[in-house]
Amino acid sequence: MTKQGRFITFEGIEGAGKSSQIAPLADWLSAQGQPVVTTREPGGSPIAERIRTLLLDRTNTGMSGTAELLLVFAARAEHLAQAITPALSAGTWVLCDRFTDATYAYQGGGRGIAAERIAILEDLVQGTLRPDLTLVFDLPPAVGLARARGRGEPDRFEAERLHFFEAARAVYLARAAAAPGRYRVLDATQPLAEVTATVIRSVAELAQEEDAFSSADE
Ligand code: Z5A
Repeated sequence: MTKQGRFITFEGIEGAGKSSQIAPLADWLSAQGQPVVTTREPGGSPIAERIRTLLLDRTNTGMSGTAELLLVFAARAEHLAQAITPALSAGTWVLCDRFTDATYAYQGGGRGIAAERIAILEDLVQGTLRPDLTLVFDLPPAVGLARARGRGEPDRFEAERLHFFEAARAVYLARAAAAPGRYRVLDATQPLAEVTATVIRSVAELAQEEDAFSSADE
C-alpha cells in the first residue's frame, strides 16, 4: 500500500532561516529512504511563480489587501494542483517554504484582513488539506530583517516597516499556541547547525508517532 506523503511547512518572518533549513531536512529524509520534494510559496509551479513576481514587485505600489489575498490563494490553487497534491498522492514528502500560515500572518496580521475571511478561501482552495507539521522559525523581527536586508534591494514585503513583521510574528505564535499538536516553534536565533538539529528532531518525532517511515516500501 502506498501511504500519503507528509506535508511539512516552514514558516516565520523574513530572515528567520526557513530556506536555509529545507535542504538539510530534505537530505536527511532522503537518507532515511523517503521520497521528498522541496517547494515554496508564493510559487512552486509555472503560473504560481508568475503570480509571485507580481506579488513581490515593489513597483506594484498601492495593491489592495484583497487583491493581494486573492493573488496569494490563486497561486496556492495552482501550486496545489500542479505540485503538492500529486506529490502527496504519490507518497512523497513535501517540504514547503511558507504556506497558508503565511497568509494569516501577512495578509491577516500585517494587512489587517479578518482571519474568518482567510479561512473561507483556505477551505475553498485546500478543501481539508492542512500541513501535517508546521515549523515556526521564531526570532525578533529586527534580527530577521538585519539578516535579510544584507541581500540588496528589498522586495514589496521586505520594504514594510517593523510593526508589519511584529504583527506577522504575533499571528504565527498565536496560531502555534492554539494548535500545539501541529506546530513546533523553534528558536531561530540559535546557530544554524543547532536549528537544523532541532528541525530533524521534530520531524523524526512526527515520523515515529505516525510510523511514517515504515509505509515507504509497502
Ligand atoms: N507571503 C505572503 O504575504 N502571504 C503568503 O501567503 C505567502 C507569502 C505564502 C515571500 O518572500 C514573501 O511572500 C514573504 C511573505 C509573502 N515576504 N516577506 N517578508 P520570500 O520567499 O522572498 O522571503 P522569505 O520567505 O521571507 O525568505 P527569506 O527572507 O529568505 O527568509 P528565510 O528563508 O527565513 O531565511 P534564509 O534565506 O534561510 O536566511 C536569511 C539569511 O540569514 C541568510 O543569509 C542565512 O545564511 C542567514 N541565516 C539563516 N539562519 C541563520 C542562523 N540560524 N543564524 C545566523 N544566520 C542565519
